[in-house]
Amino acid sequence: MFRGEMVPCFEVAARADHILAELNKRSLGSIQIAEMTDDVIAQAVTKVHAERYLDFIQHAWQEWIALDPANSKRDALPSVWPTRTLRSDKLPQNFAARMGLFSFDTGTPLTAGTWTAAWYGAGCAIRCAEAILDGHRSAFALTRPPGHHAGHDFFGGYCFINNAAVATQRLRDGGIEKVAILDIDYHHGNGTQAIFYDRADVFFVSIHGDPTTEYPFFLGYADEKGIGSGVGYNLNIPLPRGTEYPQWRSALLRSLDAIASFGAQALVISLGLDTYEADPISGFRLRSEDYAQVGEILKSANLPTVFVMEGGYALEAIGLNTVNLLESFHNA
Ligand code: Q9C
Ligand code: ZN
Repeated sequence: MFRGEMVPCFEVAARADHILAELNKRSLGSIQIAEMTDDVIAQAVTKVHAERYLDFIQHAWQEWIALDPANSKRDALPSVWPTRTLRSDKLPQNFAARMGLFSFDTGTPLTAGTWTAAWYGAGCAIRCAEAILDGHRSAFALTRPPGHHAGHDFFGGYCFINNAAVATQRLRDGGIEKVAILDIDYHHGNGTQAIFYDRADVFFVSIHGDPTTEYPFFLGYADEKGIGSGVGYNLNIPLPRGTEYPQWRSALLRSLDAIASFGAQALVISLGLDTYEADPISGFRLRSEDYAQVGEILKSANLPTVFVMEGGYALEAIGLNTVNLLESFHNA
């Protein structure tokens, strides 16, 4: 839903196809289908997301088409929200009301395959965390839908299950005491920040478009430092729309300094490629060749690293940009 009309989604399955095609062209490690059991996925995902939220999105499509068989041809979207002064503790019976309770925008349609994709996408991220626990130095979760806007009990920004948060929690449960998340998607990772905001064991760092003008607007400011024991373990580096690579690179170096000072033992990268100059919905100006340098810089952190796919909507370049970064990381 955009400007009052239904428009095609930017977040489409072809994104993953393009990245996979480019990975197959260039050789950097083995490509596997993450075959994870529902039990293993549930064990990790329920540590990050609320049961009533997962129950809702798991069954939402069935509920939606039960309301009206003609709904099978249209996406489900929220239309009413419990904003300030309204209650979020009650679980309404009405389907639209529950859509609103568990979401924060109208840009995130829930459709027939949403749950399956989100659930096994999370499984892919979990598999990558387990590869690190098994001693691998890096792994890339080629997942969609993305995850970093999804919070403990809400979807939005094309995200339903927070794959980076789930991978991070899996690393923690596997015995890695200090995990840093570096979110380089163009948009602030509001869901990931919120999930770990009161924790000192996970340091969340994000470089993103200034929320004063950029989505998701209501989080991502530099003064957000954490709460309770989490104070000092959240770092936001908002940059103005139009930012070019040299300024973005300085923010990246600053992020890695902070991650080193934190004493991270593993790194989870929320890998959005919507910082690209030709991205249709974003405003930074990184070029395809810049991503190769980004990969090298990330490698210099010298940490076991899980890459989790987030945004990036320039279909013609997403494969090239993603694999430029991963290949230079791999070869550095
Ligand atoms: N005219 C991620 O990159 N606003 N989500 C789009 C389009 C929502 C982005 C406006 C952007 C969500 C994971
Ligand atoms: Zn994004």
